[in-house]
Amino acid sequence: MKIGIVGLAKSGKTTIFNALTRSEAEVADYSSGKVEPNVAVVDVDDPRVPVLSEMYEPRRTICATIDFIDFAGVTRSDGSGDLFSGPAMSLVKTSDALAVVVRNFAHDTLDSTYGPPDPVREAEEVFAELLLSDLVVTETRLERIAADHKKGRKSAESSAEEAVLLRIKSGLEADAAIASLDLTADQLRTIAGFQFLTAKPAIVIVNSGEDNFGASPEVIESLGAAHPVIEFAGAFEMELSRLEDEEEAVAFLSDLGIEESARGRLTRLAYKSVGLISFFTVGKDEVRAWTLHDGETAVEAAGTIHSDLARGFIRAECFSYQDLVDAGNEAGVRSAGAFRLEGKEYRVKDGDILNIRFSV
Ligand SMILES: Nc1nc2c(ncn2[C@@H]2O[C@H](COP(=O)(O)OP(=O)(O)OP(=O)(O)O)[C@@H](O)[C@H]2O)c(=O)[nH]1
Ligand SMILES: [Mg+2]
Repeated sequence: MKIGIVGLAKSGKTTIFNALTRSEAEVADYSSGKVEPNVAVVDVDDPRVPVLSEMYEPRRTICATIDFIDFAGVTRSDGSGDLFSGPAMSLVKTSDALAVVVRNFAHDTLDSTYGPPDPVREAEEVFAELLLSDLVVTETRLERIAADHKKGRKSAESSAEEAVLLRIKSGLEADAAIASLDLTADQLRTIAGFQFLTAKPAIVIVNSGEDNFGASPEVIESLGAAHPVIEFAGAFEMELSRLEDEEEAVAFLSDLGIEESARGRLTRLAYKSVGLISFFTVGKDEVRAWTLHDGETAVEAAGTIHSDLARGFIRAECFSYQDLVDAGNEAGVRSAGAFRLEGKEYRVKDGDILNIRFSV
């Protein structure tokens, strides 16, 4: 999964990126002019993985991963809708979810340049930019289709595409994100190629100071009406992520009333917002966690592992992590009658342990 970290200039995106990924990307009061995004791949902390690893003692253990991409901040638009369209921003389009960072910490330099922190307004501005960016793409494409139709190049597909885009256009013009339009699976397939920004799940990260953390319930509530919200103490959590001693970091966090690392909290929320689940493959060679969209089937899970497994899919041998833990080992799972053979259409559940039988 790829999470794109976006927001207005100096909201603390890179600080949060560093906290999430233990990176050392440059954090600055003034724009460095750097436009290339920072990218880091981190393991998803899933407590089930070390348990499986201990049971199977595999040669290697591989966690699921998340790519975090930290973009340069966008500054106020002139209304042309091109803030999210530069070359660096094309990567935003490939993200599975957006994390929108808004500033909720006082800072002398930033306050005098941008005014005092106003997280709700910042979020509004960012979402307005995302809508505008999608609207520009939609209108451009609609003009193109209209021109084609005029020249007699009209097909069932082009008409269907036009109908969805017209629906999207009127939604966007009424400030409705594409994700809120309840498009059908067919309609979503039709527009998949555009990688619309407001079609992606978005999470708002309120970046608070150490001094005001937890003290803005009205901000959280107001933002939470439209999006899942999470509060970070960005700078503080970045410092903690650098401590060698993890127990010490946990103790500092709990002083602020935070029970889990920034990465853990964001990962869980992102899995929920994007609708992701984890399944596992196990064996003497490898124990591995994989990510799947909730609702995907055994054959799609097979394809996540390798396209050959999907192509030659015969059956999935399946039991759940919980059944394994309860029974103690695979033989116990079998004698408890919890070992299953599932077909292509089986809907994989979070925590399933799969072994794909296939022949190519
Ligand atoms: N006090 C305080 N300062 C912070 C916090 N987060 C970021 N800062 C400061 O805010 C400034 C900007 O932080 P960055 O993380 O570089 O912000 P950014 O959003 O990545 O900035 P651009 O990429 O230039 O848009 C730096 O001086 C940080 O030290 C925070 O939680 N508390
Ligand atoms: Mg930055």
